[in-house]
Amino acid sequence: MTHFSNATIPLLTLTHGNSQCVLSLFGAHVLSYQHNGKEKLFVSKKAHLDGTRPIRGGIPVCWPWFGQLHPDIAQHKHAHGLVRNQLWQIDAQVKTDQVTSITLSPTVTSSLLWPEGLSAQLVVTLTADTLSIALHSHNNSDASIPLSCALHSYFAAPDVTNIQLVGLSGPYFDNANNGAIGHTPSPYLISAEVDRIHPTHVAQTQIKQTSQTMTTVMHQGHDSLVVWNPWIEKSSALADMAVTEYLSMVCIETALTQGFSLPAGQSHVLEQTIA
Ligand code: TA6
Repeated sequence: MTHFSNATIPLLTLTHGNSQCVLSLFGAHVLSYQHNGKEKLFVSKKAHLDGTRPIRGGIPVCWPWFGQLHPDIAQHKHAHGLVRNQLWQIDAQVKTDQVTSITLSPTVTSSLLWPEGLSAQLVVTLTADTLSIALHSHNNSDASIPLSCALHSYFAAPDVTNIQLVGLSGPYFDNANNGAIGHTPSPYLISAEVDRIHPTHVAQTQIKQTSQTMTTVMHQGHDSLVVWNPWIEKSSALADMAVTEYLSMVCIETALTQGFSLPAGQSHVLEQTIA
């Protein structure tokens, strides 16, 4: 946790039994989740922790659009929505024998960049053995509103070339290749740039090293999972990522990317649980 010591954004630490997480109010961004002292998440040593830019690593919240899924993205170039680079406020905190949780909401949700009427809340919950992040969206308007979003988690991997992702199969959209259709490899290894949208409802994925499960990632309310590693060329173009750090991370993102619209008056919950 030492590399958060230079942070000027407000950070909170939550603990519950053997679980501990560090959360930034800037972006409602989880920076660290440790279970029994073992870190599950990756944050770049070069991440900006001063509120001037979104944070490279941890769990960015992408909302109300994911990535480039905005009809006007070429004009405004504002990837991954409106909430990862603003301060969130604390709405509630709960501590029981079973859970420690905090509920946050973004201070600004209306923007000229998206139809008016959506609101969001993030509930971060620690149990003795898990961290859950639930992104609640509500449509307060009287018309349906398009919504895409993601919990863009960066997982720590001691050596990404030595892990296997388990739980994914079937075709994917290859964003590293102009959205061409690819087929999920088996075994699912990472040895080059990967930027894939898997249109799947699968509820559980795992990161394994040899046959041992390092991290289990559970998904709810999604229509897709995104797997990302920028590899050498793309990561060296990122000012907030150090040269060899692509070897220490993989993103597995719980996402809504397949053309969902939230009906008037309705709510949606996108949730990721990490164990
Ligand atoms: O989720 C994958 C992705 O959309 C990639 O295309 C890649 O650009 C990544 O997210 C990081 O985006 P960022 O805007 O945080 O640099």
